[in-house]
Amino acid sequence: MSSSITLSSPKPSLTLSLLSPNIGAIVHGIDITQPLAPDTKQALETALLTHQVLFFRNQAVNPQQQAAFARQFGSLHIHPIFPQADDQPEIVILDNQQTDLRDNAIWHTDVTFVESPPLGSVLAAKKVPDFGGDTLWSSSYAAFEALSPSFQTLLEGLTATHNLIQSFPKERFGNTPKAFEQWQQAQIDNPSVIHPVIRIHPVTKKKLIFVNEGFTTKINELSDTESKSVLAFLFAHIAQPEFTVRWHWQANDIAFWDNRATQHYATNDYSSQTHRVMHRATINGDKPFYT
Ligand SMILES: O=C(O)CCC(=O)C(=O)O
Ligand SMILES: [Fe+2]
Repeated sequence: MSSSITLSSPKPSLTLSLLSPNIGAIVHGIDITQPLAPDTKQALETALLTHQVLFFRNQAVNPQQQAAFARQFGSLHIHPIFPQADDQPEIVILDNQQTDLRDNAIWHTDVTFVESPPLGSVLAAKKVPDFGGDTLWSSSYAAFEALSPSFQTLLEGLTATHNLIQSFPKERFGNTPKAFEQWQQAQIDNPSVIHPVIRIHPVTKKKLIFVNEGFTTKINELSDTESKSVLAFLFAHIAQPEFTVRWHWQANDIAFWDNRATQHYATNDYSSQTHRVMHRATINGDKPFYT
């Protein structure tokens, strides 16, 4: 069951259906192929900060329209490895018959392997299975708030290393001469980076867990064995159903998430004969901070 609320500032412009107490809402009544009116854009920003992932139905966007929508929230990132749309390098193509996508079936926050990871991502479903291939998002705020105060205190002020290779291993992304060259260049261009383990969101000012299984390799201030155990705990903790929402895709659905405050997991439960194609625009963000 979902409840509807209308955000009104200065006039009602968005109707939302909430999907869970912690995360997720469907946005009704807007056409994202058109430029957003200022009050609609502001209401969307507020809804994104509040609900962390927003869903829109029946939005048949082409790559240019998708990029134009996303650009209203910031400049766009160009991915170092994933294939790109023709004439629109900011749109990543996630096609299971073109790319081995099993590394998205892991809880991750997009592109935390750079100094300033993305603010958000806009994902458009182009071709989806009749069943299977759902995507889940988890609230990194809810996961932080559920930790005991003593454990929160232990984690606050720690830092972690993030690296691209963890989710783009050579055996899957460097296995032809051309792919190897691109993979090597990506590695050179993206040396390991360090982020706080607990991050303060730059807009909401709330604390959240900012380590993810996709890219985080080590908590720097702990021993190897301590780091391994604490990360394993946090990766399992963030995946608890209470912090998550699960979306069953229809073609032309859009998901727009706050990439600072969420992790997501693309369920890999469909066969390789099933064709699933998603397009992603990734909005640049700022450098994570704790103090
Ligand atoms: O394919 C999906 O549903 C999500 C893939 C993913 O991790 C992403 O687009 O960032
Ligand atoms: Fe992702």
